[in-house]
Amino acid sequence: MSNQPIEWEHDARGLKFAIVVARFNSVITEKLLGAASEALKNAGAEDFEVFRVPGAFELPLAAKMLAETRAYHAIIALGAVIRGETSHFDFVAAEAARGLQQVALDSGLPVAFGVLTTDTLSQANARVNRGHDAAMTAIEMARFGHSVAAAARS
Ligand code: INI
Repeated sequence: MSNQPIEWEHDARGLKFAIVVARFNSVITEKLLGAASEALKNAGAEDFEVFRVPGAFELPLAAKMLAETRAYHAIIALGAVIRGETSHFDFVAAEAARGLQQVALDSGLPVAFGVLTTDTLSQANARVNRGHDAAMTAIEMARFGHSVAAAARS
């Protein structure tokens, strides 16, 4: 952990996370994973486990399976969809976004959207810090869930 004070909404102590990462465009997704892992460690996360799937299209089903375990406080989904010559990009990007939001809403578990959608590899490379942002979002939404539960009890 760094010596920086942690804001309460980004304090991950006592929280468990699952990171699901697509292997497609792994030159990018492994960097997203590095940034997300670093952010969780710096925030003091108790634990996180990493799972891999073939591509971004598979992220929603994997997130659903992980959500159903109820073993995690939040899920972080990481992928890189890079526009090629075909329309495949649009289907993969749209289904990843729609599916991950559906898992979050259906399960009530935060699912952070760390999927880059870019025209080129170099644009994706410039945005790999999105992995950090997705981890911070997952922490904040896990904390939000705790706050709601505490408010409901009081
Ligand atoms: N998967 C990605 O994660 N990124 C892409 O850019 C991509 N493109 O462009 O094709 C991609 N395709 C594979 C897809 O996610 C599935 O794994 C595949 O269609 C099998 O279901």
